[in-house]
Amino acid sequence: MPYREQIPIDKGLDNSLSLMMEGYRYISNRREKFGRDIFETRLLGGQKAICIAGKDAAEVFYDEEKFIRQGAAPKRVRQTIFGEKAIQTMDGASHEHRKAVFMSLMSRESLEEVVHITRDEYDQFISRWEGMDRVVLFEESKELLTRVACRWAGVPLQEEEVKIRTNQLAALFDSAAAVGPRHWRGRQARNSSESWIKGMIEQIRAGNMETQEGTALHELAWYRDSNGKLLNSQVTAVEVINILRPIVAIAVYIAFCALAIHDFPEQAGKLTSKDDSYDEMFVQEVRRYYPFFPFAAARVKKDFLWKGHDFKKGNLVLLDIYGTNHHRDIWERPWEFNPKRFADRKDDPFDFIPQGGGDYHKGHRCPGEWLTIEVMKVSVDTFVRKMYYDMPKQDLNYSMMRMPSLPKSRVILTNIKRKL
Ligand code: HEM
Ligand code: MYR
Repeated sequence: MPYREQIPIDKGLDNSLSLMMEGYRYISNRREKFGRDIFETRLLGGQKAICIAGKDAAEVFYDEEKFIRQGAAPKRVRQTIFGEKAIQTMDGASHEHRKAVFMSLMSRESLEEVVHITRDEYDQFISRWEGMDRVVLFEESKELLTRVACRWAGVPLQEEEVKIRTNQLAALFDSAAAVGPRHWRGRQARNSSESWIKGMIEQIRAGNMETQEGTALHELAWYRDSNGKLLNSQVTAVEVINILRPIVAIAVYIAFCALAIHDFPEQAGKLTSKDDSYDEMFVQEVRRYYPFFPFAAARVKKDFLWKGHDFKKGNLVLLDIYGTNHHRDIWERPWEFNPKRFADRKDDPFDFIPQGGGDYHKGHRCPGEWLTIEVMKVSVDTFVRKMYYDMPKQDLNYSMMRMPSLPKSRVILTNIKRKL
């Protein structure tokens, strides 16, 4: 008989309220209490869910023989951040086929292009910021990134619509975990942004709009699935938005980069050298240290036994992303902000997972991870080498309940001046 045991249970008919109250720490708090990296709970309308954390957990979670995504993302997530029939909800060969388009957009040249565009936008924004008394960095970054996203993806953006598109794309990732008006704004933004891009796809296919080969808009508009069929215009819009929205979401990391520079002057001091090898370590530590994506969700594909627990077909499983990035078995002094920990780390697909783990092509790991790192590096370089600024007294605390978390003040900068 294989070894089996009862895993700890977080008692209660529906623990969604605790999840809301404890936020990013909900899973870690239970793991600490039970002394285990696995426990059972009930969430999202009383559904049974198994929460797991750590490197072994990530390894099993990203085994496509054991888990699928169909039916894993709750409706509130599909109707805000992901979209219906999005790549996040697909499995097997059709997922892999569609994922190849996303990965094809991340070539070295495309990444150099996004770096070039981001530098150019910062250059223009610094001129604008020099004339402002007070800059709210998170708000400005969202707009800057909407411009970057549309330029890079080949999506035309009229000057008059920049603000509205910025707010729509941001509402998509701000609303998934929210309740009340913040959530409903996300659902509205989903409808409006899909009809915006859907119209564009129809124009492209009717031959009324030119696109540039190699851009996300072009490649997705003409993508054919494994049966040789174009995606319908709605689903195409969902996938174009799956490029635009997360680029705007990098604004959260930009706010945390500025916060880290402020809160950890000793570590940030090392950024001033001409050599930029430390920049990447700094950015990696920002992605590890601060809360962003809380957990990933999947369903068991077929019964299997893991660490003495019977995983049954259909069970909902949550991988603790935040907790794995602070796991004691992986990270020495996980609660310290220390970019140097990345100095001689061997890459491992399962132990550092702010944007998911496993394989980019076969699995659901974030295709935008390299792009995110590049945009963050340009941001850090801009803050330390391209501009002077002050940070007046403000509330920089960030909540562990709000998803995504953000410094309360949204990071206020004053006295901005270009460094010549
Ligand atoms: C998937 C995080 C930026 C496009 C994911 C996943 C996470 C994640 C956790 C899911 C992993 C899983 O389900 O196992 C983030 C964070 C970002 C970011 C924190 C920072 C802003 C980006 C960017 C892009 C992007 C810049 C595109 C340009 C996607 C897509 C998927 C995905 C299309 C779905 C992949 C699939 O299902 O195969 N991301 N991401 N993300 N991300 Fe990102
Ligand atoms: C993106 O894909 O837009 C980038 C990352 C956004 C992170 C938003 C964090 C809160 C959403 C929680 C969703 C839980 C999914 C199971």
